[in-house]
Amino acid sequence: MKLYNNSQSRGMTLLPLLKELGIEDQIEQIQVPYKEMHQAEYLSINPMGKVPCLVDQGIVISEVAAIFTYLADKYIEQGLAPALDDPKRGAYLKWMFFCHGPLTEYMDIKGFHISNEQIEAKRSSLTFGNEDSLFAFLKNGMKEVNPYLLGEKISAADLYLAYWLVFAISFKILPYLDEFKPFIQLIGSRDSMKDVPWFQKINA
Ligand SMILES: N[C@@H](CCC(=O)N[C@@H](CS)C(=O)NCC(=O)O)C(=O)O
Repeated sequence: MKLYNNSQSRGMTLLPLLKELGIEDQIEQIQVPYKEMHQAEYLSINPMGKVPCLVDQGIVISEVAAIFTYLADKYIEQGLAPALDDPKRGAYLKWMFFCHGPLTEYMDIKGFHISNEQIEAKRSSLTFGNEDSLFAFLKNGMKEVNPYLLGEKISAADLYLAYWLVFAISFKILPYLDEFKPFIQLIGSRDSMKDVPWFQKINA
């Protein structure tokens, strides 16, 4: 497998997953400089000119959540994805795609400094709704963790959510709410997260 990535990109969310799955040595990691992403060679792999992008036996998988889901399923024996017939599968997918959709949309929009009035006017078409709905969803999720999103077993969704939360908190996109602390500290204490700089930045 080849993973096209850039060390300044959201593709970095995948590195703890590779470690947890124990597959770092099975993946050739290729750094694509930003200035080369829109050149013909890389566009022939991902016509969007974006990283990350995983290529497995000729199959091209772009989109972070798709790569998370694909790898956790491919190495399902590592226990990071509930099986297709596991009742926890629904909640797992919900968290995975919440991170990919509403959470990252909110983070991007915050960076544009768009006013709350403008957000409110577009609330029904924004995937996160508004700030209150995003926080309500997150706080409720954090209330239900026990200690992980799916209960006693960690999943790939925990790794993805914790990475984005800690990234957003360290860049002051999200506040470091008390409700987030036990979850962030638990995931931050894993070996797979020790090279993720954002945990140290917020003293998690
Ligand atoms: N929807 C894609 C977005 C990927 C994305 O936006 N990647 C950025 C880096 S964080 C990128 O490759 N930007 C290069 C460019 O657009 O020129 C995903 O989540 O995987």
